[in-house]
Amino acid sequence: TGPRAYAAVDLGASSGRVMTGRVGRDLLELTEAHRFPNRPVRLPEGLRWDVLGLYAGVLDGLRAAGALCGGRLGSVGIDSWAVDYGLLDADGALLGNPVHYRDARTEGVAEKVWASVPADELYAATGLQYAPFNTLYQLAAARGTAQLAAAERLLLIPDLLAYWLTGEQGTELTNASTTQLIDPRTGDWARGVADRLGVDLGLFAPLRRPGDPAGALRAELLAELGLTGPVPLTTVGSHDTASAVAAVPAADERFAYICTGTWSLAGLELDAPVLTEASRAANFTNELGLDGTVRHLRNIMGLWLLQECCRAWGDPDLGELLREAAGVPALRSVVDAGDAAFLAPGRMPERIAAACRDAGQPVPESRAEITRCILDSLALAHRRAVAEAQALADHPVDVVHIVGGGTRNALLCQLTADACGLPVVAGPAEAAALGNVLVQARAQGLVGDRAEMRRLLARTQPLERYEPRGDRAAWRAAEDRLAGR
Ligand code: ADP
Ligand code: LRH
Repeated sequence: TGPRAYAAVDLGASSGRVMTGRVGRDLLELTEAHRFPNRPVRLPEGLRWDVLGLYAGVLDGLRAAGALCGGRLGSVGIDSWAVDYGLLDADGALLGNPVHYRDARTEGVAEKVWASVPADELYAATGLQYAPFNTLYQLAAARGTAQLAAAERLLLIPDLLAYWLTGEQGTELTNASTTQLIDPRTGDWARGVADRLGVDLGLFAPLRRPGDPAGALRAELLAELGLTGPVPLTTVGSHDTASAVAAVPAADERFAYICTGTWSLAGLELDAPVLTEASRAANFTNELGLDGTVRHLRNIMGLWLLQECCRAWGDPDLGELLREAAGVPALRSVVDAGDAAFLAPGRMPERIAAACRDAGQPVPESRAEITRCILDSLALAHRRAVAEAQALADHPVDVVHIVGGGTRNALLCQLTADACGLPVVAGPAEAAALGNVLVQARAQGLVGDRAEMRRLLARTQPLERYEPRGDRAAWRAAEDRLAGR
């Protein structure tokens, strides 16, 4: 068979994109068909996703993807950020706008959940780190609302878009593992937890796994999008981080990864979850990946910190800001980039300055100083996560792979290499879309197992290598300073 074209819909928290991937024996070529901003909207009732705007962007993107390949798409796959969902009524119509995971409704909810199922039991049953936005806590926050009472079906964001495109409903497993309602050892529902917390698992459509068929584009859409049918949808790792880690171009198992975009997700790919008390205390999660793999990782606030500062500053030129930040002395002040205090939007420069002041460090003042503080803090958090993951999982690594939009930030990549004391291989930037495309191609027999996917990535994608430089003692001292040691 000759090369085939696939469309990957990849929705990040900051932008959505539809990419076309051409895959053949020694070919993996990704082209951006369409990119559109993902701007949450603050309504009187709270922070919401503009999911209709996103769906419109997906349709525009599929039209553009079709135009790039003569209207012939081998299949379509969808991935997005995790944990969030839409509710449908008995007629299958959407009930309201999906709530944004940064909405304040989950404040104080965890303590109520833990009164029914203690945090250690929850970890033992689901392997998920504590994050206020895990779907479980969102559902607890929604309890008693008219909307949840009226709901007959809950679809995670990629499954909701797939439903609108095909008319078929399912619950993709890698994303379902971020609900905190899945047992990572069995890949099935954690029924005991759901029962004890009164969560109705009947809300969820049947589980499906990456590679499973997921219907075909509705006939009316084909004409509207200029596509020759039938166009199947293929289930991919619909959690963007599952797709991104599938596209880490690692040569063997001795690697750590950092998926850098709105978040930094730093950790290891393992065969089995780490459910120890030490792993729970360190707030490491166990999310499901392709083929039964587990991502043992920590969520770090990521470039969100910089995105929010840039928003406050009226969106200055990022390249120029990063060039200025490179000239600011290193490690003058650092903040804890793992701290959930930075989760909510708004007033980010002030909040960062306050955190530095409270820790008795110099307060960064200029935009360049604040940017440098963010990048140093991220590199420091990367260092901690990579070191702790190796110890917790007893899985040593020789290299750190960085994928995602942050690979375009050379300063961040170099600082991460310096902080970790390990070589960093940066790229691909669009890892989630590539993982999405590769799973579709694999379902059609064009590529082999995960190792073969990774070899194809390493042969075809431009990668940048950063060797560790400088004095690691300075990073250790900054780490101690932050820990109050
Ligand atoms: P998400 O998928 O979470 O929306 P991305 O993976 O698209 O995020 O990464 C977005 C981030 O990548 C931006 O916030 C920005 O910090 C960084 N980035 C994107 N383009 C560039 C660039 N040209 N130079 C430096 N950083 C960039
Ligand atoms: C990254 C991501 C991450 C989740 C967060 C909610 O886009 O999917 O893996 O923890 O969004």
